Order: sequence, then C-alpha cells, then structure tokens
Amino acid sequence: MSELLKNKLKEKIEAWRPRTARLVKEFGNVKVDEVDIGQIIGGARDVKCLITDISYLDPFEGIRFRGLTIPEVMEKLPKAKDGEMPSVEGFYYFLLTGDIPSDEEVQSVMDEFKKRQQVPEYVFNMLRALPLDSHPMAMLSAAIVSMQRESVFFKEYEEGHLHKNDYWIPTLEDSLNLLAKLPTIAAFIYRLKYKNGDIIPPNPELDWGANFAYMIGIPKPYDDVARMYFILHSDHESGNVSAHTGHLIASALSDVYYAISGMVNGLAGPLHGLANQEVLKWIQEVYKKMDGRIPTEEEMKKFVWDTLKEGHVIPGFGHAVLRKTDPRYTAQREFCLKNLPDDPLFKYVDLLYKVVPPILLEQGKAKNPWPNVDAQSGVIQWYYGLKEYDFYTVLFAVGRALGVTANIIWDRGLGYPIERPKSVTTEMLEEIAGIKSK
Ligand code: CMX
Repeated sequence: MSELLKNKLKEKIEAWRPRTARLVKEFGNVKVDEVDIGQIIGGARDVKCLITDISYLDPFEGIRFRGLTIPEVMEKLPKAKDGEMPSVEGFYYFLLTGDIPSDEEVQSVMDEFKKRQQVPEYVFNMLRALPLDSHPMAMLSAAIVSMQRESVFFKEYEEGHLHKNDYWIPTLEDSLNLLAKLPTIAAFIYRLKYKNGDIIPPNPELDWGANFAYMIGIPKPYDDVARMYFILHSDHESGNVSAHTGHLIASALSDVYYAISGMVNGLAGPLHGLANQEVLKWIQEVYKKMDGRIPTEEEMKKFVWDTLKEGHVIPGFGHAVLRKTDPRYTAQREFCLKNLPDDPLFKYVDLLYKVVPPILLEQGKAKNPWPNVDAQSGVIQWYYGLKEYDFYTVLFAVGRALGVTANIIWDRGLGYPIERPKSVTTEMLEEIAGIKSK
C-alpha cells in the first residue's frame, strides 16, 4: 500500500486517540442527551448517541464534509484533469485525512485505485448467473459480499497476530481494494442488465469518476456528473440507515465487504436511497397522464394531493434531520440551471419544488416539507441518457461507500466498541409512563 496515505492516516489517528481516550476516561459520565418514549418508539430520532468526524449534518445548514460545506468542497478540492468537478480520489483523501490534498496526494490515491481495479472473474460469473430481472441493488450487494474471501482484515485477524491498534490498516487495505472495483462492478451491472451484456472494459488512463462514465457508455460531460454525484452522496453523518448499517456491521469486526454489502441493502429502501428512483417513477406517471405536457400549477397540486390521499409519501421530500432544503438538492439544481435549464423533466421537478412544500405544510404531518437530495438527482441522469431509473440507487451506493468506508477505518483506528443499545418492552414503557401498575 502507498506509504504516503498510510503514514498520513497513522499520524492523524495516533494524534486523535488521546482525545477519544480522555473523553471516555475523564468525562464518561457527563450527560449528552435524554431519551423520551416518543424517541424510543420513533426510530431513535434526534438521540445523540453516535460519533463521527467525517461529516456533520446541521438541520438548518445541511451537510459539512470534514468541516466544509458543499460549495466549499467543490471550490477548494483539486479538480479532476479535464473536468470542472473535484476528482473522487482527492475527495476520498480529504474524507480520510481532513486535509485538502496536494497533487501528489491525489495521485497516490489514483495509483492505489488503479492497481487494485481488476475485478475477480467469479464476480462477473455470479452476476451473469442471477436472473436479469433482479434489482440492481440486490446484484450490487451480492457482488460485494461475494468478494468477502478477498478480505485482508479477515485473514490477518484469523491468523491472530493483529494488534487492536492496527485493525484500521487492513481495513484501509480492504476499503481501497473494494472502492477500486466498485465503478467497474456497477457499470458491469448496468451494461449486463440494460445493454444486452455489451460490457465496456475499464480505461486505465481515466480517474475513478471518469472511468465509471466511460464504462457506462455516456460521453462527456457525464464524467463530471458522475464525480459530482459520488461526492454529493458520499456521507451524511452516521445515523442514516445506510451509514449506520455499515458502521453497525463493522462494529462486530465483520470486514468491509460484509459491512458495505449491508449498507447497500439499507440504502435500497424506498424511504432512503430508493426514493430517487421513486421520484422518477412518480414523475413518469404524471407525465403519462398529462400526455407529455407540463402540468399547470393547479394540475400538479392535484397530483400531489391524490398521492397523499392514497396514503403514499411524496418521494424526494422530507428528511429525518434536515429542516430546510437539502444543499445536495441545491447543488444539483444549480447544475441543472446551468446545463439543462430547458429540460422538461427539470421543469417538472422545479414545479414540484414550488408546489409540494406548501401542500405538506397544509397537510401538517411532515416535519420538513422541503426537498432532499433524491428529488433532483434522477433528472440529471435522465438528461444525460441514463434513463433506467431502477439503477439510480446503485449510483447513490457507489458514492455512499466512500463515506462509510472512511467511517469504518476511523472507527477501527479509534477502537470504537461493538454497538449494542439497550431494548425495553412495551410493558416497561407503560410502567415508566405511569399507565400500568407494577
Ligand atoms: N410525503 C408525505 N408524508 C410525509 C413525507 C413526505 N415526503 N415526509 C414525511 N411525511 C410524513 C411521515 O410519513 C409521517 O407520517 P405518519 O405520522 O403518518 O407516520 C409524518 O410525516 C412525520 O414524519 P417526519 O417526522 O417528518 O419524517 P421521518 O423522520 O419519520 O421520515 C423520511 C423521514 C425521509 C423517511 C420521510 O420524510 C419520507 O418518507 N420522505 C419521502 C421519501 C424520501 O424522499 N426519502 C429519501 C430521504 C433522503 C435519503 O435518505 O435518501
């Protein structure tokens, strides 16, 4: 492995450990939060009981990666060659270390990914053996877990000589190995499922994002779209279903292949990552009903109300933490305004931006009526020719793997323990509430 990245991380992790150790040893009893019955039954919403330094989600400001907002990340990180967006490699270095990388540091991650890029043939064979109507998220999850036998962490742990302080090193090794292969695997699934198995092999000259675009088969500027998409979806602190699942699985010292496969499974739910496909599906239904015409505001309001009355959520709106428009939505909207302002689908989504929040406010249920990342992302993909919308969550997953592996490497570096919150029974809560005598 490149000594550059490993040594930098070693220095960072070792310097950080005393901070964690001191908090536990000297301040372990200091109260951070209280939990009420609503939170216990309500999915632990808002309970402060997780730690990560990779990103932080402020309800009103949105996500900061390593302290930087999305516009700051886009401005400060080194741009990819021939692109306007930062390279994913530079961004991953930044997520891991918290430092803006030099050209040499970006290159070191590129070199790591290049030399680990070859996907074992058995993964392709396994994917070919699956029924073609398998959901691409199930295919991705299966492909990742099929590679568990490659885990360096698993082997070294089994051999019994690995010191706890060094767990993060083979975890970094596994993460680089897996990430290097993900664009090829995702693109393979796409071409297998939707392009008659006409596979485009990787181009060793290209960076991670550009190579994905190349293997999908969509020309420039889709390379920049791919880079932007992966960066925007990478991390959203650690309580969301995909990040939390990855962290939880890894906390049992299951390796990165198990953890990221599980992460993919969590992301595949319609209330989480799958919402981006649901948005496109929903819009297509409206489109059909309107015979391709852009609905008026009044007509669109009716579609939204009809969906709510049928007992469905409006995909792409609302959030468990955010209480304003998602800056990941805004970043993509700005991209659309610049690159595809007249696209009919974009106009649909923009109309929804106008119509949905007042309706959700009037309905009075959703705590956040504003759009999230998923409301906008499908429009860009569709515009550039990726119209198979059940593939969209795979793009989300490829990006999310960057953040979740960075988290797992640091979890191991700082020696966070296995996660194990405590359960209670309904009867116990009734007793605590004073509505049932002991
Ligand atoms: N449309 C209709 N109703 C909504 C809604 C929406 N977009 N968002 C929330 N609500 C409803 C909830 O279903 C809930 O109803 P009940 O009381 O009947 O159960 C009520 O409003 C309160 O929910 P909340 O506290 O505001 O939201 P939660 O934290 O429980 O859930 C989320 C958050 C994202 C699951 C929810 O807003 C939702 O279902 N949105 C649509 C799906 C979506 O876009 N998901 C993607 C989120 C981003 C991502 O992870 O990718």
